[in-house]
Amino acid sequence: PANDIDSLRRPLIAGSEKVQQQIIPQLAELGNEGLDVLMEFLLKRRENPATWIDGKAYQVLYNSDAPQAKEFLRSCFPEGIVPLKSECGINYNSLQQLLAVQDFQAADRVTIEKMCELSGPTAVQRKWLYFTEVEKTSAVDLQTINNLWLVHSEGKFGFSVQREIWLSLGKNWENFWPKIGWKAGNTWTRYPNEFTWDLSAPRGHLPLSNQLRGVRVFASLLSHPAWTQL
Ligand code: UYC
Repeated sequence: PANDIDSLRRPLIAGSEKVQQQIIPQLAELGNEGLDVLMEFLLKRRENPATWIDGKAYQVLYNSDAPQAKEFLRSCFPEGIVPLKSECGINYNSLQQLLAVQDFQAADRVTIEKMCELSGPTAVQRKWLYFTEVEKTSAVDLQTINNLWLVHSEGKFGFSVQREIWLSLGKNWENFWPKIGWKAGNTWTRYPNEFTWDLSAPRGHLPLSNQLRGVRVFASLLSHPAWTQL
């Protein structure tokens, strides 16, 4: 395995994202020595904002039973790979943990709850948002939620991904819904079982935003200043 390790270590550090994406699961198969390389990799990249490649490496360590991996994460990344910045005193730990184990369905529910928490106790009780509340939502907190989704989904999921697709379609909702797998023909995708709760979903499929009360809340979210301040 020493040979395998050496031939993977270099391209992991210097390779393209595509190469890195292929190497991370190979290292995960190589036991403790593979984990050591992933730890070294994450430490080297620590000064830079986390990308989905960091997310992949983090997930291998997070989902490993090896004591050295647990100890490393406890001392170097105690709150996870994405910094959990909040202006509103909200804790995004549970969201990071669900995303790190790729439980996208539970993470989606927690996202809806956190969005309500961000708007205050009346929204928490109501369990859904007014567009006027979304407009006032903290950009820092929205960016944190979005980064969590991006980093833990190979860059596939998140509000900013949805926004990019929506803009590329000239904000045309009828073209947007089928593109992100929320509608097929005239039929809405049914919650929860018809949605795709893994990375085989189309780009922008998650997180969900219920359209039962109209499109205005989602339009506010995708137009939020958080996405142009990035
Ligand atoms: N649901 O169909 N949705 C719910 C979506 C619609 C409906 C929750 C998304 C269309 C009802 C989430 C789509 C529609 C409930 C989503 C979708 C509809 C419900 C749980 C594709 C009927 C029960 C969180 C656009 C034609 C709750 C929550 C209620 C729930 C998401 C029906 C996350 C993305 C127009 C009856 N749907 N939803 O908000 O309020 O309750 O009665 O979007």
